[in-house]
Amino acid sequence: MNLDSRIFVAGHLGLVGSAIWRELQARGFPNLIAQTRQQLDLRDPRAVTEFFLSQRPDFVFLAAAKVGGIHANNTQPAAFLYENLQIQNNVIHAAHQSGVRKLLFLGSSCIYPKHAPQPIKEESLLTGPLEPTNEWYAIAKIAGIKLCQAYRRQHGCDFISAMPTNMYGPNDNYDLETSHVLPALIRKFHEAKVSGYPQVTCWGTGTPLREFLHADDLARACVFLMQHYSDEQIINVGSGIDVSIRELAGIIQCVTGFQGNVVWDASKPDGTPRKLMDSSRIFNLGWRPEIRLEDGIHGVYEDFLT
Ligand code: GFB
Repeated sequence: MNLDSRIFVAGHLGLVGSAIWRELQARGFPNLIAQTRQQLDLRDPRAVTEFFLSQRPDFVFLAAAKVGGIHANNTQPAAFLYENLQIQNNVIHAAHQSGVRKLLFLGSSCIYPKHAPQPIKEESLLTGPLEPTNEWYAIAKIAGIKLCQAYRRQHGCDFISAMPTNMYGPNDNYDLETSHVLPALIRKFHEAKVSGYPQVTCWGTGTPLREFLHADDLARACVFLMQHYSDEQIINVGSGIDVSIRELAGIIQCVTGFQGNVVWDASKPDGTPRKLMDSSRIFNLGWRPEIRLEDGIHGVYEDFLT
């Protein structure tokens, strides 16, 4: 990528896309291209093809996806499978048709088998059954990885795939029905504190382990990979550290200043017991996360308050 490059960030208003957008702006790339959902429905193949043929981006960050937490994934399997297949099929195919020089597809750590050896290496892909609560989303993401690899093999396209761990940061979703755990707990603890509720209810047992990465760290990784990585093999992007959901709740309780009790609703699913990724491949290439979880949560809480 250089300063003349035309760079399309698909999903630039979302958690990950907005972080990539900020990172590219901070680095002074002047020709950034964005489309809101109203301007371009990425599920519409004709509209996507027309957009690519008229705009002719050189580089594409494919951060647009239907995403959600454990409950949304578990209760909307058709939407998570179908809409993600539509978006990624349309964008990847149109990128090939219009001669995009390089595309980065964003997957997810949930593509790995539920009981993959920890920390999870890239080679674990397709070695065992998936976690049932998110297998629909995972199957779509696996199809996206394979589509990038297929266009690479058949057409010589420089399409790469990165697997981020559980993300958090500005522009997250705080809807308790559809959000991920970190924004959900920020909202629950904050609202309990300001309303004087005696307790907060968290889902599951609190024992699952999750690896969290700030979206600004992922954005730096995405730009780094766009500049330095051109391999068919997928590449993990994580912090290398995981915490239990109970520990996470403790940190968020502390940051928000909630004084009451925390109760665990074991009727809600736990999901994967652990999904710590082995990110040594990207670490060895020279990228490292910079934002500690506690610091990141402080920042996100300030963001939430404003
Ligand atoms: O973040 P989360 O929704 O998704 O949940 P996953 C992580 C853990 O936090 C689960 C627990 O064990 C939840 O039961 N949890 C506790 C809560 N309280 C809450 C709460 O109030 N809200 C939520 N949402 N969780 C998703 C996948 O899995 O992660 C996606 O479904 C994707 O496909 C994404 O991969 C990164 O980490 O379990």
